[in-house]
Amino acid sequence: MRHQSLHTMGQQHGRRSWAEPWKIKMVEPLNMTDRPTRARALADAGYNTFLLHSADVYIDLLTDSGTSAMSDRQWAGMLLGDEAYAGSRNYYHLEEAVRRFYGYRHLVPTHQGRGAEHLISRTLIRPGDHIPGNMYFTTTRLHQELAGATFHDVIVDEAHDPESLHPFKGDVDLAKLAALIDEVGAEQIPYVSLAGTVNMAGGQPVSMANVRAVRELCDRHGIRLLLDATRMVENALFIQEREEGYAQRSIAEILLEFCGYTDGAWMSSKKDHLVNIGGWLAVNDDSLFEELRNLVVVYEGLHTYGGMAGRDMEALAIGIEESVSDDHVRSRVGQVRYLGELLTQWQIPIVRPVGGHAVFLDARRFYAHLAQDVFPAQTLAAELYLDSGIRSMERGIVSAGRDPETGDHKRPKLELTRLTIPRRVYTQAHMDVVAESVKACFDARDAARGLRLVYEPRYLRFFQARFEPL
Ligand code: PM9
Repeated sequence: MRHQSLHTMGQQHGRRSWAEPWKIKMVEPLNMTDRPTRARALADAGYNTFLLHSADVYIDLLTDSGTSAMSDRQWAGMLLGDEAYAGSRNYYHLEEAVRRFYGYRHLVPTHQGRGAEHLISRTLIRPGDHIPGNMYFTTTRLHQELAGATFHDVIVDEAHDPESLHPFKGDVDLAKLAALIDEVGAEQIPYVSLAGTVNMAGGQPVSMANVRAVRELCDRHGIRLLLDATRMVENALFIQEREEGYAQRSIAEILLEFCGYTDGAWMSSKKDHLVNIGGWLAVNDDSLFEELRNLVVVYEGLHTYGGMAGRDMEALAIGIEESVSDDHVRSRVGQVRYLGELLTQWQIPIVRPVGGHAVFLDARRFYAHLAQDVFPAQTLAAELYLDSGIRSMERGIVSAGRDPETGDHKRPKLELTRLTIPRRVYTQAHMDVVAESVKACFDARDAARGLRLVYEPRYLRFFQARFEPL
């Protein structure tokens, strides 16, 4: 199957081009800075874009997490917050929305995704267990490891190749999964950890055929299949566009079918659901739910708020409904693809096909003269900020962390700098400015020298590590 261009995608849906299905009614001014100010801010931040003050940032593409713009309906919902400690009416709206659009029977609210990851890992994992997944995600894997498991990457090989045009680079390699089950035994695998659109692979989707096949394999061995549903609506769009038999199915229908093959899901609502905070865990199993509902009161809050205010749950329930609109998802992914196509036209190395939430610059090819140990992707994030005030994020050797056994860096094949697009926030003109700045850095690439790591925290080092220029 071929990656469709923006143009053919528009034709497929009977339009020349996509446009946002909303208009702007409130704006937030941006700060423009000069290069000497940015050079100072970057040095103060230890060349880590997570340590910059957002007041010093012009276009903020650090993440799409909690950075989306809420709709007028969601803001109206904020005024309907029922701030009761227990049994808030907003919780029941949320429960109804999750059941209706994701299909799971039981809901456990959490403050954000990693709260849900913590609860599920703590509940199901025993020391010495093994968790197979379609590529690691930083917080997900850490919670699995903290609970005593070893994570195993069972994604298809194409996911590790930024130039492969495989339409479903998020798919599980069934042979790798079957080999792991043979090796460690099904009783040592509490669940398969499947993510819909794989963040670290470049926002790459999983096909419906693959989730169906993984389900069958899990059933043969009595293993649970759990979904990281964080960016599942984007995954649903790729299925609609690329998988035979789904072109006429709505995002909502595809989402429901996909989730139907899984036993439960955890969710960072700060992504797909168009809210600034929130998350949940949802399962079908009654006794597992009992345990989770008990544990949530220890770590997050009562089982009818889980760390969220009533108003947050109302905005979230409305956001879920808005997030499955076909026009919304098409324009969201269309904007990401617009930026990706501009960069491709200018021969700038990126992960292809362009994923759902971000354009990932391939720092290995961008800075072909830099070894991975001098942090090319971190360097590129720093150079981009210096050039224009655009903030991006490293997704390479720094994010991968260290091997818990040997203490050495993990060296992922993918060494990427992520330009992550918040939902409903920036315009096409902003994307043009971003592309121009990337091009300026690309033209000046030979001058880049790399960075040295001077401070490293114990967990999730990419958030707080500090560097110095070489
Ligand atoms: N993802 C992101 O920017 C925010 C934190 S890491 C920089 O991509 C997946 C697939 C995620 C994710 C967060 C979480 C955790 C789980 N799964 O951030 O705790 O992309 O709500 O969710 C981030 P929370």
